[in-house]
Amino acid sequence: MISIEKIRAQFPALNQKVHGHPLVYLDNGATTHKPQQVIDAISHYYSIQNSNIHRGVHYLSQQATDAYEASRETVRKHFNATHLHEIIFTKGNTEAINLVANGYSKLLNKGEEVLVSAMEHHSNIVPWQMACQNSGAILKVIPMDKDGVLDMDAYKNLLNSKTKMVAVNHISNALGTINPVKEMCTLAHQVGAKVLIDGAQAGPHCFIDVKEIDADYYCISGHKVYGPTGIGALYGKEELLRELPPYQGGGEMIATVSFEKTTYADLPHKFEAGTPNIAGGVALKYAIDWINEIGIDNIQKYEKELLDYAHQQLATIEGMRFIGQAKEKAGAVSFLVNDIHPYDIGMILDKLGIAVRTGHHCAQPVMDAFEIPGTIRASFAVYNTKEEIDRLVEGVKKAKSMLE
Ligand code: 7TS
Repeated sequence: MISIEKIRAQFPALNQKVHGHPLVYLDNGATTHKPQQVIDAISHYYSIQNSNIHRGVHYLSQQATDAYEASRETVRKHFNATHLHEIIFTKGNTEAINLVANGYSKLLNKGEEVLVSAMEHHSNIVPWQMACQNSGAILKVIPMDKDGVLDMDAYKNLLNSKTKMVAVNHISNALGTINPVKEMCTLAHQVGAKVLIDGAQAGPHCFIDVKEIDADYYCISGHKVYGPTGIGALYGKEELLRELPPYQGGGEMIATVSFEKTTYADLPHKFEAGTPNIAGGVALKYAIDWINEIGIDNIQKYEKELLDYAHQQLATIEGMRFIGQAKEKAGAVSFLVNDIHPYDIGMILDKLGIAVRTGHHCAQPVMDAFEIPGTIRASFAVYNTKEEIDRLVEGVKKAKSMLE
C-alpha cells in the first residue's frame, strides 16, 4: 500500500489555498506538480553544476554532461529501449512529433498515406498535415465509436501498402481511452507501415515498454511525468533514426562543417542541435526515479480506484453526461452537465479552489465528433484523493444549482 499522505507531503505546490480553499488540483493531464526531489535537482544544477554540456574539457562541463547523460540512461531503461542513442531529448511531445513528421515530409512520396486517429491531440495531427502538404501524401483518419473507442475494423481496412505511418496516442487526453497500441503496431507492420505513439498521457499512468509494444517511435513530455517543462524524450528504433533526416541544423548535431558540405553527428546528437534544456534534462531523471520508487503498478492500481470512484460519484449528479466511455480508460474523466457550458462550471469550480480543464483540450476533432463545444475534464495524478473527488462532485452540484 502506498501512503498518499506521504506522497502529498513531497509536493509543495499542493499545500496551498486558492480563493480561500485548499487547492484541489485535477488538471494533471495538462501538467503535473513536481515532487521536492525534482525541484531540488533543478536548484542543485543551477547552484553547482551549471555548465554547457558535451563541449568543455573542464570539470563542471563534465559534471553537467554526466548528469544529463545519466538521465538519458534512466529514460532508456524506463522505455526498455535497447540503445542509449535511441533516446532523443526534445522540448516535449509537440517537438518530438514535429521532429519525426518533419523528417517524414522528406521521406514520404506523393500518394502515400499517413493515418492518424480520430482522438488525437492537435500536436499529433497538425505536423502530419504539414508533412502531407509538403510531400503530396494523404492524411486519413481512423474513426472511433460513440464510446470513444477506435474502430479496429476500420483501421484494418485503412491499412494498405501505401500506408507509411500510423500516428496514434497511447491514451487520449480528451477521453481517457487507452488505445490497443501493441495490436495497432502489429497490424501496421504487416503492411510495412511505421507507428509513432504519442505517450504524453501514458507516461504518468502506465508501463512503457517499446520492445513489447514494438513501437517505431514513442514520445513523452517531462512535465506530465512529474518532471520539468521544456524537456521530453523521443524513442526511435535505431535504423529508423539513421534514415530520418535531421530536424534542426546548428551546433552539436554536426560531425564536420565546411561551406561546401556538412556531415551530421551520430545518434542521438544528430537530432539535438543547440544548447538544450540541461537543467530539465538532469531533473527528468529524478522525476522518473520518483515514479519508479512508488512503482508504476502501485500508481496504476490506485489511480484506477480514483477513476472508478470519480465515475461513480459524478454519475449521481442529475444530467451528467460522460464523454468517452471506453472500458479501458486511464487518467481522466471528461463530462458535461445538461446543456450548461463547460466553461461556466469550470469558473465556479475555480472559485472553490478546484482546478479542472474546460474546453476542447486541443482535440477539436473529438469535440466535433461528439457535437459538443468542449468538456469539463478532471485528470488525476497519484497524489489525488477520494476526498478531493468528493469536493469536485460537491462543486459541480453547486455550479449546477447556480447555473440552472
Ligand atoms: N499529445 C497528447 C496526447 C497530449 O495530451 C499533449 C498535451 C500533447 C501531445 C502535447 O504535449 P506538450 O508537452 O508538447 O504540450 N496535452 C495537454 C492537455 O491535455 N492539456 O494541456 C496540455
